[in-house]
Amino acid sequence: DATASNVSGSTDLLQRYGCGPIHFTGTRDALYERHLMFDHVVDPTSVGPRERYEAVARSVRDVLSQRWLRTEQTYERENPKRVYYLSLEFLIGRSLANNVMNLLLDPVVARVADEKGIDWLALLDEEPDAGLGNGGLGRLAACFIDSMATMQIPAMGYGLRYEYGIFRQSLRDGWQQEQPDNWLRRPDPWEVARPQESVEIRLGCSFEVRNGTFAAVPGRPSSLLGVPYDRPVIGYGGRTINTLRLWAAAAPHALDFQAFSAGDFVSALAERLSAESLTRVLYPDDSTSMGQGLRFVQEYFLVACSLADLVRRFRRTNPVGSPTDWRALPDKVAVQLNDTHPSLTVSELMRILLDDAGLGWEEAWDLTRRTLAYTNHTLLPEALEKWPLPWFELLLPRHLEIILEINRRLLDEARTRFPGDEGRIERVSLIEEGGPRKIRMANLAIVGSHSTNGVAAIHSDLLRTVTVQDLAELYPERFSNKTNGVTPRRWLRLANPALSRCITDAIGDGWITDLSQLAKLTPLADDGAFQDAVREAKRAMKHRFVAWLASTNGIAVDPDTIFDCQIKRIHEYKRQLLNALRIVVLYNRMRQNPDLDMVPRTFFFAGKAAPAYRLAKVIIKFLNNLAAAIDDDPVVRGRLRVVFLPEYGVSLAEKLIPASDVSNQISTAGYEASGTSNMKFMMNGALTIGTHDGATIEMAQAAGEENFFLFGLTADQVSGSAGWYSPFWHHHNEPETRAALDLIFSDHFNRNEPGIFEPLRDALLTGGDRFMHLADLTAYLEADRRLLASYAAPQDWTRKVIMNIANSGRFSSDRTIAEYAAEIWDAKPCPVP
Ligand code: B1N
Repeated sequence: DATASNVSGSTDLLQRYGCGPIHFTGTRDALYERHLMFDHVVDPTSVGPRERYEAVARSVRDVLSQRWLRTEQTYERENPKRVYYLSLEFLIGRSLANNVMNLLLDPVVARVADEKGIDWLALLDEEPDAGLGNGGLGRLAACFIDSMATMQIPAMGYGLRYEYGIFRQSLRDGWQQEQPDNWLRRPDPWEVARPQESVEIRLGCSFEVRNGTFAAVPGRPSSLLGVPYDRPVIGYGGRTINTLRLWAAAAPHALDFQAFSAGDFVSALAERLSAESLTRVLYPDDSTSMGQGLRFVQEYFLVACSLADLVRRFRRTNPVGSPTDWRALPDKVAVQLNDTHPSLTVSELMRILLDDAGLGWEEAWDLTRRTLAYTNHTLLPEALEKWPLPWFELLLPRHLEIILEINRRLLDEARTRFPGDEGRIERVSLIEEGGPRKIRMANLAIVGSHSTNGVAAIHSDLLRTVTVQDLAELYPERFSNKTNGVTPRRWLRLANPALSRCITDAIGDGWITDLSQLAKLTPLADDGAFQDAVREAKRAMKHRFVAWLASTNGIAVDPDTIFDCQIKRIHEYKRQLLNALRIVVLYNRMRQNPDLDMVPRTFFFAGKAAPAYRLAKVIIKFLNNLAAAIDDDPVVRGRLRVVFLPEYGVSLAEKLIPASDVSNQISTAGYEASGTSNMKFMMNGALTIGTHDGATIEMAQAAGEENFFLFGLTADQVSGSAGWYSPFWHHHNEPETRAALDLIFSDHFNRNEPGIFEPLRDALLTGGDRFMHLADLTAYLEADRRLLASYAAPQDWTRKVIMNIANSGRFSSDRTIAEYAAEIWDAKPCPVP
């Protein structure tokens, strides 16, 4: 094809590298040609787009390799305090365009792609998303390591190298179907395996794969190998290149020679298989804990590998020959626990300090607490991890001893401080009694660290004053807030070239690494020329999205409609159903009054449902049936449109958010810890219609409430509602609410599928509805009316858009990381010369 023959003219390539002396021309693109031919040993005229992607990615890696090595050498020489971010999830998405941007290579790449006839956007689509996370928690970890590298903080991310990331989603008859995400099927050009740095992990039992499940074999201690795979994390400008280290599980012996010589070749290999299955797949639960045994082992595996690795590195900084100065540990190491998932770190570090280093309890405990810090990400009771005590007996008997001793001392202290308050003793205990005994992992993380933080102001307050009130009264100085943020490199500079250019033309490009500079846009909020430029940027991104959607999904949407989005995991507390009710009310209004004047709108939904979350899957089906019913109705067609986009992930968000006009953040107040897509929408010039929840509250304060569409109950009203909330009251007394519900329950949206939406009746009406959908519907419609009025006045709307962009600086993850570094880690930049 034309593109392939353009790649370089293969005779020239053969002459240069094949049929004569190999010499580099010295041009930067020579790297690419070399990879193209030698990595797969193919004729460059016959390579496909995937090979071209790999060759480009490897060339970019070549460019960064020396800088990556130099970063680690600098850290070894300077011996700064290092930050380790432990997370079961890193939702990094694609790397190529991001890495090119951070290395400031865009102009070079643009020129080379042009010369060689490479379709750059098509090439980028060859890279699979690294979907090693479920949603906000995993994406936050990815934004944090980006910010730490940009801010030159000596940091490392530790996670698991899942062979299968978050499942791929397709739709069949409107129902979600899951497919395995085999993202590593082809070689990943970004990862570097480092088998020589493997670590061995000891467990109190063995494992077998039996009938497709992982079964423990008690009483037979075993061990596992953790093999690190490193990925570069490039700071903006390419000065610092940190590492994301992901562990893969392997059997400790390449082959069990005992078994082999005894002739049992097959079971020797089977052992290898069962070891490797530990890091096979990411658990697809967001904001829930399914309490699976394999997950527990995954958590321990991450903790044990990462601690062995960082302790080895810490000990290397000690002068050779002299004994390790363990007292320096908290001066050289800060470990941040991303939720309770890695909270076995508390007992593992105690085990290392007691048993391997030989320290006494008091000193080990002091060092452990001063080294560790914990971030809480949810108050949902169903998400708080509690592991059965027998699992510790089986797998981690030494940990159980240590945890029981921590608990004995904790309860002694609590009894001394609050004599006679046995209720409190029971609540602070690391062990949940009454029923099968369980270890409360959040309590372990709080007690075993010096810092506990929430991820938005309201969330941190509720955590401290409600969820773990008793522990917060024991250790008030440990609690703080660190409002989340997102990286402006990926989410503005890369995702939204049109708006980026428009901003840079107005205020220069300093905002890329200092997002507070967006405040310089405030004086331009009413500037006609700047308003035009902002509107034109949004229009350009809408057209780009529409073209992409048509060519990939075959869906045609009208770019001249309002793009109104709710894109996030499907969960009752996030209330996609509330949004659906709003749309049904609008639909009813139009059916009742066909001449009703309303700005045409396209409502986008996207998000995955946990495969075992039945109601979430019914919600997806309902949204798709609602979309179909509206498409089929000539009265509303062209004015209302609902689109459910499958396969929501980082790459889809990067395309849709810059094209959006309206962001829906409508969780029941008190339930969404922070939210982070809310921030991405804000900096991309979408206006928010949302509830008083999570970081959305702080966004409205920053932008000014007059530039926001806030509505609904406050968290106080929600928590005090147990006595008064009655969904039936709303059904009886609000005609539009009743009409919407009755239409849904009349099987209007499922004429040929009777009864399938019965679960919605329970969720919204008869089940009491702890998420209080109906309580907020009227206020939502009222906020929506205000929103439409503003949209109809373009200068008013664009002024609000600019005020949102200008005040989004606080929601950069650089600001968040600066707070962690100063207030939790005491970590400083360590520039690489
Ligand atoms: O963490 C994000 C927040 O912005 C969101 O509001 C919050 O919902 C999210 C168990 C979780 N909390 N808890 C989880 C994920 C996976 C899992 O297995 C819980 N995710 C959040 C970042 O702070």
